[in-house]
Amino acid sequence: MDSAAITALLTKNFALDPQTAKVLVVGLGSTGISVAHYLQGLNFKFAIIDSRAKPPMMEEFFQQMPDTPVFTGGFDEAAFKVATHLVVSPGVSLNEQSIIKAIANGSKIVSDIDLFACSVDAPIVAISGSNGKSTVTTMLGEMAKAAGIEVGVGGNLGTPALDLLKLNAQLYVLELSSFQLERTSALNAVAATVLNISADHLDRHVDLAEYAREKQRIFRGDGVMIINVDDPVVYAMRDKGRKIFTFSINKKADFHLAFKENTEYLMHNESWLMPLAELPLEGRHNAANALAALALGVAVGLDEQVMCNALRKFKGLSHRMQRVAEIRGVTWVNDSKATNIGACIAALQGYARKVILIAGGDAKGADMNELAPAIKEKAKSVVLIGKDAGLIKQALNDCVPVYSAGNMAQAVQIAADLADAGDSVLLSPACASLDQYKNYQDRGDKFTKAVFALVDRAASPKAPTLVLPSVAAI
Ligand code: UMA
Ligand code: ADP
Repeated sequence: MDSAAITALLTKNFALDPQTAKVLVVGLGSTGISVAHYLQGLNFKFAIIDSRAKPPMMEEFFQQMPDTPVFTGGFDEAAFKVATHLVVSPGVSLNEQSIIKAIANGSKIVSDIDLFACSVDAPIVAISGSNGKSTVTTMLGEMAKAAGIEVGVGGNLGTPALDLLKLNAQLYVLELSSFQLERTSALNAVAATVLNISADHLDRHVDLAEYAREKQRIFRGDGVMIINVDDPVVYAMRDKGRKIFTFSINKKADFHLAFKENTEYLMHNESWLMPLAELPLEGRHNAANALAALALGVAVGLDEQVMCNALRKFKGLSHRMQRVAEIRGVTWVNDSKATNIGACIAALQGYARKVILIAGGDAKGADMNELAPAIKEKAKSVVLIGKDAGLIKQALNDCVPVYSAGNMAQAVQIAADLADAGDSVLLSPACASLDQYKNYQDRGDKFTKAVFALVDRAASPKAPTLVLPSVAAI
């Protein structure tokens, strides 16, 4: 789309006119910087504000845009007062006092996703849910690439949506978080899904119902709805007047699983698409992810066999059910991206034999009692780390042996002492990592490093033997 068409649309939808608007970009992170470049390209007047004294990308930004007014170290009321529009980054809550006041004074909220939606003619596929977003977004991106389509893949996955505009793609696949969706009103995705709903981000959302309502905003417009029949909260989101594709790993749906001669297949209605065993990913939840990606792909006209070939080559993303080592018959699995209860439960349910689970971190307001039944069924012992270890221990109520560890190296050593040949040790924390680590990648990397250190120690003649603590007090 050319600049005139984009600004006409922004003016129509948000009264966002380069001649009159004064935009305040809230947040100097990757989203804020992408918004600044976008606004500059359309000749808008804007400033940036960040509550942190020294946002990590500040130096880089000053070099790129030395003339842009930047306010840091708090939310300066004066900057909010003059703003006609606020583009608020997803990491900043709309319940900030300065934002509430600005809205009351007539400032309009526009998200980077709104700006993006007003700037492309190409179809947008939108993917949300509590778990599986990144996996399904990447799967669909790979399917589109395999079909020879120029595709832009990003959003919450990592590359801010507005940074994808330079690709001038034929199709955009966006992963969207509840934070992005709660402030977006102009998106009309050609196909969209909420993969599942389980407790997450309850430190930012009032309750699960509000969190689910924000996710449901992904279905605004008239595109195809991809609905998970197995999740009652998602199922309730379907709009009967719309085109719907359903998927399920438990029962018959438009996209489902079925057996033929003892082989389980991914199905589209009556078509046997491919044997599930050819999908090179651990965990039954990944069958659901593959079905969702196939449904989204069919909605945008991708060839089914091309999509299946892409699935056969899909090796999965790091830190999600990633087998990192097998040492003396013990399999070590890094699922550090399990930052909520739903992901940890899905990981546990994928195992036939009981595992040794390493969990804990920042529970983000979730009720850890919901985790207890799955742990009781699938874990032979649990090693806890992080700030909310006590909440998990309390929820488990001694139903399995629980050990505490001060850091990942210790947790891995305790797990190694507990494990027998044939066991799996699973890092699937059910919590965010930020209380102890830079991010979930850092946590997963520390886990992998500690596991590899076990091999080194075993090779050394002076290898220390760690004495297993009895049930530790947390
Ligand atoms: N922050 C402040 N003050 C500010 C602005 C930000 O303290 O004034 C803090 C936020 O609380 C947050 C951090 O800075 O801790 C980054 O916030 P941001 O909004 O600037 O983040 P971006 O760098 O723009 O990255 C965001 C998404 N981050 C969040 O939603 C927190 C990234 O998702 C996303 O990849 C990126 O936009 C591009 O779309 C990350 C994420 O953790 C991966 N998402 C959450 C999740 O997946 O669970 C929702
Ligand atoms: P998201 O982007 O929504 O966080 P990811 O694909 O990055 O999703 O996976 C995050 C975590 O959720 C990982 O621990 C992964 O094993 C788990 N997971 C992936 N897909 C699902 C699913 N459909 N249901 C439950 N858990 C899932």
